Amino acid sequence: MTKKIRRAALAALLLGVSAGAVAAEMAAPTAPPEPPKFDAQTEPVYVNRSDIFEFKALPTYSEPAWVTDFVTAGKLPAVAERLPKEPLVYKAANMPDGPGVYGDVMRHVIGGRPEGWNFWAGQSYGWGGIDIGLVECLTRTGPLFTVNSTDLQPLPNLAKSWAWSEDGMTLTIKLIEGAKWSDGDPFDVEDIEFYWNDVIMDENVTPLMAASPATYNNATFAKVDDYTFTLTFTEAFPEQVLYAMAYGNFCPGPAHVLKPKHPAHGGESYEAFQNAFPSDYMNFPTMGGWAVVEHRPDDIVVLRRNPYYWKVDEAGQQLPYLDEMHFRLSTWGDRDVQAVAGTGDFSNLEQPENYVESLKKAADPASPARLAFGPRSIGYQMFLNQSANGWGEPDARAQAVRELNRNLDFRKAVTYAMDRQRLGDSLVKGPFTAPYAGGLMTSTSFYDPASTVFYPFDVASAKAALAAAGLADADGNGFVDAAAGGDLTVTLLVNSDYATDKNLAEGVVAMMADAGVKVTLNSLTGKDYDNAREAGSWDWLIRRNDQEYVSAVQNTNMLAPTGPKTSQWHQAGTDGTSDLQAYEQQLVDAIKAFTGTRDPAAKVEAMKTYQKVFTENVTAVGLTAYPGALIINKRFANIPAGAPIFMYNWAEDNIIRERVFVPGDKQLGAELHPATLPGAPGSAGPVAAN
Ligand code: BQZ
Repeated sequence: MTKKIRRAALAALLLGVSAGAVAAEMAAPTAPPEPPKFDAQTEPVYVNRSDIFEFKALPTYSEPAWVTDFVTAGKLPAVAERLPKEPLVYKAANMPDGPGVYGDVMRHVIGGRPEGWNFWAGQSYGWGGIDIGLVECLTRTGPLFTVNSTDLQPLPNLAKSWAWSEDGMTLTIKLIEGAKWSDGDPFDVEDIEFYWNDVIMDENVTPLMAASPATYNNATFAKVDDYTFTLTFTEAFPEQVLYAMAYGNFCPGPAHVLKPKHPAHGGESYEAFQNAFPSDYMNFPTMGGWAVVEHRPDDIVVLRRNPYYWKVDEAGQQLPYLDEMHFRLSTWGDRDVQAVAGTGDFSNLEQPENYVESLKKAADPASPARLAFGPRSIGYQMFLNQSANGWGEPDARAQAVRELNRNLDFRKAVTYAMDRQRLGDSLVKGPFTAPYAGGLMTSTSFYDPASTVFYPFDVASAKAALAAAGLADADGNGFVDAAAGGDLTVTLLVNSDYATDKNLAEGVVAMMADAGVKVTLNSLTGKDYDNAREAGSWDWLIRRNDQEYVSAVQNTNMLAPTGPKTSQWHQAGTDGTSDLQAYEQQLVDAIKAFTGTRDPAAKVEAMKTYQKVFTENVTAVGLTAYPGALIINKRFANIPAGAPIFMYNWAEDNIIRERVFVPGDKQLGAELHPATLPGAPGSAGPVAAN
């Protein structure tokens, strides 16, 4: 008998598992159980990208009358001078309720808090749509949920157009010409150069969504002229990079205020650069529809319309229609409560604990809010840290856990111990939740049940797998022992900002105890959780999926350790290298095959391989998946039908807030700073025309 089997047999005996069970089959994996039928309440109206908007000059432009007062007072150039040569023109036929009228406010409620405005040095704005409204990117993917699958490519945005060279090795990108930052400074290739050279290529700077050279296939940047640049690649037609130019990644900042603070251009230090624009700094220049004019800590962030916004409707009205945006600084759970009560205007209903109450309140005809469920696109996975060469600087205990996390039998033990139906029912009963195997979600067109390996709930198999991993319970206290003595103890990092995350974590702790593994919770608030997650200082981690598992085409490089800081479960150690296991290399190869081909059939095959390798090897332990619902106040017009709360991006991007409006007779009159504009960068508060 080999040493490994001998050790496993002994472990089995000490675990109270018959030696035969170890040798015998653990429960055979199956296809994932059929998810309960749950039809999205509303379906999108599918169009082609060219039906949504175009870039063109219009004969005349207009603005809210109160903004003209600023022009009359000599405080602002005329609207035609504030707009680019060819603004982005939203087509009326694609507007659900047609061109809108000016005025009113959208009152968001969020659970995050703004740290400062240096998104490019990793500062969070507090999520919940603040950053999505302030940071515009070269391309846009949020609205793609309405785009025909035959035309599925990222939408132009700050990048007006792009073209591939004959050999597919060079992408030439043309920026919108003549657009300006909210302080009037020109937007041009200088902003791109700074983003590329001093954010992406500078290893001392990590933007909020951790975009790195690997995000862009390690391309080479070159300026062509003030509005044109190229990216040159080592492999032909890496079309995926166009998705990597959407929100979160290629979203250039205002070089004219960032550059002087950057150490490469005379700035004091990287730390000073990161903290150069604290959250009390007002009117940080934006390309977004609104700029920050007030921040009352733990109370509210207020934005006012950006008079240089570069988008209009077909009548030439400069957007946005809404003059003001609120972000009440509360909790994510309170966002749902306020949206159905009508004291807030918007929520992504994503915590099932609130479903029944929210549905009940929204069902009342007198309810101020509409509630519409979309596809099952919210999913939770538990990641096991599989870096064994220093990521997160593990101590001896943590290192021993990582070695176990790299043992397939140990990972199988964890997945066998999960009663996913019970986990889902603990959140909400009914047809919402479905057991989730991990990896690609059913919400993506690349999902293939036949390529998805599902290990069914079975405690005996979990125990047998622990024994096969060489773990035993010598002192008979019900928990397997650590090699260094005492009980093996695993820490589980969880985001305490969400009831759902905490409830799932408590379910995991209980189920692992039944299988014989001691798990202790490390429950941190959002920003501390995100910092710990990114630093790798955790054994196991529960996380709600980001776009890559939901759409597969957004942030695709993050589906595997394709670069040193891309995957959720395995990043480079202190020496910059990643000690990938054989199956992880197969995942990397599958993702590179996907992003390296333009052939749709080859893409499908690559994702089938990815899903098979991911789930067969229990890369992460899938927990539960369920649909979210968009809750939005009934007074708003131009809300697209079937808008998912999360697909290529969050609903704050998907509903295209810059063309949402409130008919005059329904406006609340709740603006806190009516008839004012953002002042000079850094100045306090909004300014009136006179
Ligand atoms: C949506 C989203 C808009 C981040 C955040 C938050 C961070 C994560 C994630 C979601 C919040 C809302 O999600 O929960 O409904 O409004 O902001 O950005 O969870 O902690 O780091 O990935 O998007």
